[in-house]
Amino acid sequence: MINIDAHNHVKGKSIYLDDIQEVQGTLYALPFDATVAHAKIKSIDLNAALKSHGIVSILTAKDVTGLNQIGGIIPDEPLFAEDEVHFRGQVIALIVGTSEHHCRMASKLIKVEFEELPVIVDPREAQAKGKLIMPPRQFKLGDTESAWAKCEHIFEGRSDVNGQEHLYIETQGAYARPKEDGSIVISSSTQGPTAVQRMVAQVLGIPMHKVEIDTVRLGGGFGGKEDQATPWAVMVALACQMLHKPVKMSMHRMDDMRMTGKRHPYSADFKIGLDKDLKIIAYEVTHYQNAGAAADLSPAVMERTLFHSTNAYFVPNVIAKAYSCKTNLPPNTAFRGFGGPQGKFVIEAAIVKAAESLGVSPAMIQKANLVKDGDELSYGQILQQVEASNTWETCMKSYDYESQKNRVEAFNKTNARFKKGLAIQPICFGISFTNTMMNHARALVHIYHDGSVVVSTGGVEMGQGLNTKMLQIVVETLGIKADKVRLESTNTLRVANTSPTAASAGADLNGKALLMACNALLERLKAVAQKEYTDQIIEIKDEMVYANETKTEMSWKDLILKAFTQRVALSENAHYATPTIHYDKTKEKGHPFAYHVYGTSIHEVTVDCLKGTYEFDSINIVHDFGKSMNKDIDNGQIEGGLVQGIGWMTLEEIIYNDQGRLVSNALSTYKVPDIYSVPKQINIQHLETEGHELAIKKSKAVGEPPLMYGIGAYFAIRSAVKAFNPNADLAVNAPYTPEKVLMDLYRKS
Ligand code: MTE
Ligand code: LUZ
Ligand code: MOS
Repeated sequence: MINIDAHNHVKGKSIYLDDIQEVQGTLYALPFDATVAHAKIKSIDLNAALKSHGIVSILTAKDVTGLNQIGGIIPDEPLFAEDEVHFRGQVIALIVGTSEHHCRMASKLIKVEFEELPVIVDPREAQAKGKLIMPPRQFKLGDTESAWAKCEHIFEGRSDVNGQEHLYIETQGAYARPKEDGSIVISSSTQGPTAVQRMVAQVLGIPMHKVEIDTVRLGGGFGGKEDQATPWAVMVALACQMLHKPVKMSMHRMDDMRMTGKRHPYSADFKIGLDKDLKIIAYEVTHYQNAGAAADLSPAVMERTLFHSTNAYFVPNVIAKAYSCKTNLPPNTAFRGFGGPQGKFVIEAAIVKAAESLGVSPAMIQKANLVKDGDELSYGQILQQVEASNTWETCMKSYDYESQKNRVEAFNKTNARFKKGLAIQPICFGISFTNTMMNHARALVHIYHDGSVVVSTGGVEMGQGLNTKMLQIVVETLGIKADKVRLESTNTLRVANTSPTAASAGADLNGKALLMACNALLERLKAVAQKEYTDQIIEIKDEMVYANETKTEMSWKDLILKAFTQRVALSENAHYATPTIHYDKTKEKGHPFAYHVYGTSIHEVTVDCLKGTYEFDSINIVHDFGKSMNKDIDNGQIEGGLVQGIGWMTLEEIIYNDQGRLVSNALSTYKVPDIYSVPKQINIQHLETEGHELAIKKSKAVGEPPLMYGIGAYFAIRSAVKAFNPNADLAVNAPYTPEKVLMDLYRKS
């Protein structure tokens, strides 16, 4: 099935937040933010701004009718700053006027007096000063202390990895309209309608049943709208409550980049020990997560960093420790991979350091340590149905890695200016929210008596093709055609208490609930048909009823009308909760993931050693999809995730200065991959596996894992740099921008 949004996207007919028909009297809102990263607010003078043309009102913390608090995991984040600001971009006031332009003019007239305080932007400095979001956590397996004695080789090092701007094409936004009795409906570009509903209710001081959140689709979320779509929706809701008027916000790109958090930068210390056969015997790592000025999702992100600290490798003795460090930056947040990529980067760095010191290829160490069935990870989960070596071996064979390697070596012998680099990147990513209680979902299906069907789930379409997969489930289960089914917007009145569409689990969780709802309806409909065709086995195919495998006269439409006249319920609401998962935080042990996704990629890059620029010649992937429900959509997720991961590892460089000002604040100063920088060739081979019972129709989750293939791009460049400058002692810090590559090419040993 082709993506059901494809035609409307191409024609420009798809509705995003800013395309919603505005109702008469709609006002526009603009957040006014702090221009210093840490300060006491001595005074706020709104007088001149309030008199400015077209301004209706300016809201501050004083106007909050409920709680001025939007922290989700930890209540440490005010909606509007009160006495202090903790990062540049923190919102102090909301300007509401008859146009966005008027609001922007007025924003120049607001005067805030600050008394500046010391600014911390570095996570290690924050940790040293005791500024932590929460106590550190530690995962432990075996006994590293005694294991070091058994190691033939031990290497230590440090590795830093930077953050990443989400750059969803649709910026953050929300649109609130008043209903009766102080109720409000809010269209929100959010991955988590229930999170928005909960915070609107809390800040406005009204029950959740007075707050309706509606989400049609997002122009990309990538985690950036898991938690951070909330403040903007709450702000327009508050203005709507106060003014009894519709209020809308659709953010300017530079405001969005400045005010919202990003992927977390991390700094880490590692120590790795190997035996003479290159088996990793022990690994210790300490992660310093740069959380920014409030918790947001950082505790959960940090947890996933720990879960993925040994990537696709079995290490019998592990200590993985992490600090969530409080700095004066916008609170960092979910981003595709959710801390997992940062955890994996460090063990890859450790392996490469070891390989370079020992004069072996990193691939030898990687391959020797891939996880197998029955291996226990540091958090106690015992792996089953492991496909790590399978994807690795298939990748080597299918793409003939041996001759690729020989070709690259020959190229490097005969070329002085250009050097090629190769790297292999295995991945292993756990599927489920690490917070067990979040792993459930609901779906609602109505069959109208004309035979048409409408479906609502708690899942949000953000370009990942979720709705198409949901439609496939309905069509396949009920035996009807796609044009009979409509996927409705995600709405908190139809599907309540949802988890955000995140953790790559959107299709699994919502799909399983939807499958349950469809199966329940199917059973009832079969019972109706069975009255007609007694004792025969009923099936519905191509909108016709079959009895004992023979086509009958009864169509889907006839059957539905018959069921309706017999007073059979044609609606179903189902709830699914992932079985088998559990986790004990007091022991840091359990079985948090329903299953793991595996894959291996081979990266070939050519570096121009005069300029430091690089081009990816090819990226060859063998990925474990299980039994893919939709190969086009899944391949699209691999390509998109891969390129996004390459961007994170190579071109994209977030720069805050030491005063916490975002220097890379627009697309002119923040470089993302474009058509010229994507790999010349991306090959994706589907590994045919059994899939997993807990994956929807055995089609494994695909949203986040491919981002981690991007890590291989970094190490391919490094291997090319090493071919040019073999003796230099290079750091392992990402991103590897052309400037940094150039410096490494000429770095003295
Ligand atoms: N693909 C597109 N086109 N746009 C997105 O915003 N988000 C990614 C991934 N793929 C995203 C995407 C992230 S961060 C997640 S968690 C998953 O999609 C969420 O969707 P799923 O759970 O349905 O896979
Ligand atoms: N969000 C979350 C996530 O709340 N918990 C998770 O484990 C997670 N994992 C990936 C992406 N978002
Ligand atoms: Mo994705 S980071 O789970 O939204």
